[in-house]
Amino acid sequence: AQPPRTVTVTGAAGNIGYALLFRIASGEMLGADVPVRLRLLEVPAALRAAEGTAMELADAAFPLLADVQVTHDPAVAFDGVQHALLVGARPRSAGMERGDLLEANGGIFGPQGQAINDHAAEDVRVVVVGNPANTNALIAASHARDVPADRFTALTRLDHNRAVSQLAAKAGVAVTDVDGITVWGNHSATQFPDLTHARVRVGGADGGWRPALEVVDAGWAAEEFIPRVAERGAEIISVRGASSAASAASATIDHMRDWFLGTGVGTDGQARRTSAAIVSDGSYGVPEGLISSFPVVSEGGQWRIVPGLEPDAALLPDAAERLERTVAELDEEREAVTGLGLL
Ligand code: NAX
Repeated sequence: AQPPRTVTVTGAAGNIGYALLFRIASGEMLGADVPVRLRLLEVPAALRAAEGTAMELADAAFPLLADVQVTHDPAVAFDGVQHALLVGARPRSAGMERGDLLEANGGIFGPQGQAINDHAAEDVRVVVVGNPANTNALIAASHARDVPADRFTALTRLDHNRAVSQLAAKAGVAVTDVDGITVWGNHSATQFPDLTHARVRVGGADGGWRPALEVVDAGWAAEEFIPRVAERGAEIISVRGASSAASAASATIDHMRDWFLGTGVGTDGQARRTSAAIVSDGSYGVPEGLISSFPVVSEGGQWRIVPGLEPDAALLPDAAERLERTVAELDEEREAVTGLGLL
């Protein structure tokens, strides 16, 4: 048997945590042959609830679950961590200014980044889910000077999965018959889910791939698809009466599984692409060092930005502006947290 891998989940007593932990323990994230050791980090007020979740994890008798530990101490939670899922964050409360929100989250993600720096395993991989996710990831990375910056990522896979699902529904095909979508930029309302290089397979497994914007029209993409995906979180809250939890957990599993095990090849034998917010190397005009969502593949345990997929202005007239706008927002957030002394 393989040695257990250490997985830390912060905000473990929250909604996403509850949906995430059982799937990790069942082997869906790291593989059906990899035992896991879970570390649950919570604030003191939620420790008892996290203990309750740990009891349920025990009651599920997962064959792959080697150990569960609940703590409020980041030094304990991140000791030897190989997969850090940073879900717990400070939500925006009524009347809270953006600066206050960034500062409150800086107070969480700075120390957690430092604890990862001091205690994590050498192969640590970090995904930040808690909002504002991209900038929280930037703060954590900046406090982990000894950890390569490319080990810090933020989740835009939920946006990506939402986009896949919306396009498939509109085109009347299965989600497996859609590929090539990119979510660009920030996990926020400015995000740009881009269909200009997407494809749809019409006619099922024997059918042929066609450009998505030949199957659905560009007007739908601009006026319905993009806002629907970008505002899906709010739509879920209004219908469900609570924010996305199981879908967010599922996307987090997808992100970490693909990062660790690779994105592999699609049904057409080509490398399967997805979207993830990773540190920019300057590609696509995104300032170096920002944690921005890109078209990516994962190979050999590393994310790689796929080149040559500039949003196509011939298909969507304001494509370039949409990319610039979401990246400008990330740049402003970086300036704001720099100004607050959080980096
Ligand atoms: P909940 O409020 O249910 O749970 C958050 C948990 O985090 C709470 O139990 C809280 O005690 C804990 N927490 C707070 N500060 C902590 C700290 N310093 N250390 C450890 N734990 C801490 O929120 P939930 O619905 O689970 O959402 C969690 C986060 O995910 C939020 O920030 C939310 O905005 C964000 N989301 C991000 C998404 C993405 O795609 N990137 C989508 C879903 C979600 O909106």
